[in-house]
Amino acid sequence: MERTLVLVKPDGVQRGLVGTIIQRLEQRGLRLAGLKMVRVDRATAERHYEPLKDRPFFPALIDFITSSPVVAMAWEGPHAVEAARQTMGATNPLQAAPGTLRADYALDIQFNLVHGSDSAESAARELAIWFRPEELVSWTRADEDWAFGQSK
Ligand code: DAT
Ligand code: MG
Repeated sequence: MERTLVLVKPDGVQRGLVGTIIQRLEQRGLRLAGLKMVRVDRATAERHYEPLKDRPFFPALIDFITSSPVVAMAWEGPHAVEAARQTMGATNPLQAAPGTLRADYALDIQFNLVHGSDSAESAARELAIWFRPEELVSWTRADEDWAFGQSK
């Protein structure tokens, strides 16, 4: 069982795609374990994207993610990290597979709607930035035996 961080970035919130993004992950069978809307400050954004701090696009990325509210979510399930990223598609929407969120709803590499942790280790680091432990809810989804199957 894994847990991953998903962010609906400012473009996703402004474009009214929060519900669509939640729906895709929910329908995939993942279990929502935390959810909040956040106006992220610069220091928190820089912590979140710390592994990318030497990349040329880092300042623009921090400007973007702090420009308008985001929705932060924790999702759980077998292979949740990989499953969530697959549902999102490749970083550049033009290279994302049709049917993924980024291919279906985005055009620009920066305005690419969503963030998903890229490993279980990244997920643990990032979730600690966005959620206090008591904000993550432990529960059983009624259909999870059927969605998680033998990977449970
Ligand atoms: P991902 O969000 O798919 O994990 P990443 O971690 O490599 O991708 O980069 C984080 C974000 O930074 C990405 O969602 C959009 C932005 N970004 C990545 N590469 C970029 C580039 N070449 N030019 C502009 N923005 C970029
Ligand atoms: Mg990444």
